[in-house]
Amino acid sequence: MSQLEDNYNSTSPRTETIEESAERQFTRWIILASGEGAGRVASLYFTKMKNEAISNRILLMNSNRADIINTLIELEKKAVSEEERALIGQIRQRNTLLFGGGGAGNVYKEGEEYARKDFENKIRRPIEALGTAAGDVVLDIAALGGGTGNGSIPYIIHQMKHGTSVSLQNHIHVALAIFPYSTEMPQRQFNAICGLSRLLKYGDDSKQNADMVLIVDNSKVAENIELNEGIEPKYYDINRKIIKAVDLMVAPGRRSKGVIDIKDYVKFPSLMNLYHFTPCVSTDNDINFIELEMALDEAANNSFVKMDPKTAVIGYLIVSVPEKHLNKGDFTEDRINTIFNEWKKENIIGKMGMVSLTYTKSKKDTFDVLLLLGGFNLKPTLERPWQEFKSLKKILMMASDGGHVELDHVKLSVEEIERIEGILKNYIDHTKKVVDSFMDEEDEFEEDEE
Ligand SMILES: Nc1nc2c(ncn2[C@@H]2O[C@H](COP(=O)(O)OP(=O)(O)OP(=O)(O)O)[C@@H](O)[C@H]2O)c(=O)[nH]1
Ligand SMILES: [Mg+2]
Repeated sequence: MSQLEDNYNSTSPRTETIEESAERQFTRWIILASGEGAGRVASLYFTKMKNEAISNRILLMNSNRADIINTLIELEKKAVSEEERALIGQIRQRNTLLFGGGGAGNVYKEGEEYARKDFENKIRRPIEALGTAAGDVVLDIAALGGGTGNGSIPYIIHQMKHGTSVSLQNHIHVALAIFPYSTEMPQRQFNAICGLSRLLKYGDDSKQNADMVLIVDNSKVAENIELNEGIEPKYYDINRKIIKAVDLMVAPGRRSKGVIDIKDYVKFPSLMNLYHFTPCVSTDNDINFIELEMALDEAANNSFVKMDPKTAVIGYLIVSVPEKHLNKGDFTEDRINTIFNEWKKENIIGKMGMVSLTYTKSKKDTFDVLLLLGGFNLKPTLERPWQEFKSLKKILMMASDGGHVELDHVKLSVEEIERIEGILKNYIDHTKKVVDSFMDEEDEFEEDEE
């Protein structure tokens, strides 16, 4: 009998209500962050957002000890309370992991080799020690410009899913992939292409790797900040946007009126072989003045990557309101569904979507919206890194004479690069085909209407 049924059938005087039980049995999350950029995002999240769905299940991994320490010192300087400082101290003592040796110097292959060599003896147990159980959701974070995070995270996801450790299996992996600024050096753009491909599919048989890949482009988020807030954005400002999106995404599992949760989000996209998403966020909307449609428009304008929202095949919506506004006005599950369905018809190509309504204890009269758009055409998103990938590949081909090049301590073979490229290219082509077929459908529909 499940815990829920158990409580339901129990005749003891103080029976836990189904709601209480559901509240207690929220989806548990784990954050695995590898590399410096990922470590900054994860530690900021941990100190700023108290989240019982995550509790202290967070691990900062790096191949360079100084990077981890510097990240935490940096964060400590910005801490605003004793509580935050205590949390940072806790991460330093209990939630960091050193593997490999001395950084991967922007060579993803090196980060991957570090993880491969150290998985069994250094990485596996600390992840197990976070207390994971089947069905938990893992947020795997990597900044794809570098070598350590980019190299290790796709390998770690694959190894958790298909390795021998039973307690690491059967999780849902949501990968958070941070793309370099468009002005960053070619090698970082090259890495990003390889990283995205390896997050999507990995291993000899190129199986689906992460269950959902959330793409965030530093340049695009910076642009949103400049437009909306008029400041010159630093990593810290970008990371604040990222953690807000993450927090909204984690929320439904703990406080939600519907039962729709991230677990429901991953099924269909995987079935369609279309599981890349980007967060689109609109926050602090005054309940008395801003309608949900307007917030949705703003969110779509604030997508975290360069993309055309029109081409999105899937749209998931999470709306967060203060508890006192729950089930009032537009903030009922039914109303939000209706509004969102209308909005989708006008704004995105796909009809597929789901809605979660969640609440906070906030005293303000504002609501937040996280729109996860998925399956969209990746061409505008990947334009710049793809170009750099191509030219670096050409150089690699020449330097290696079709075999391999030696970079620092690792070999990078042309064969591997071509395989990685082929996988991503197929995925992009498939995306384009699906988007086009939806577009055609829409044309037919319009002709019928005339
Ligand atoms: N959004 C965001 N991006 C970051 C941050 N720090 C670094 N980056 C980006 O991350 C990329 C570099 O990756 P890092 O995470 O520093 O690299 P690493 O995984 O530590 O790997 P190596 O240092 O090469 O061993 C660049 O594209 C940066 O723009 C951060 O705090 N936030
Ligand atoms: Mg580093």
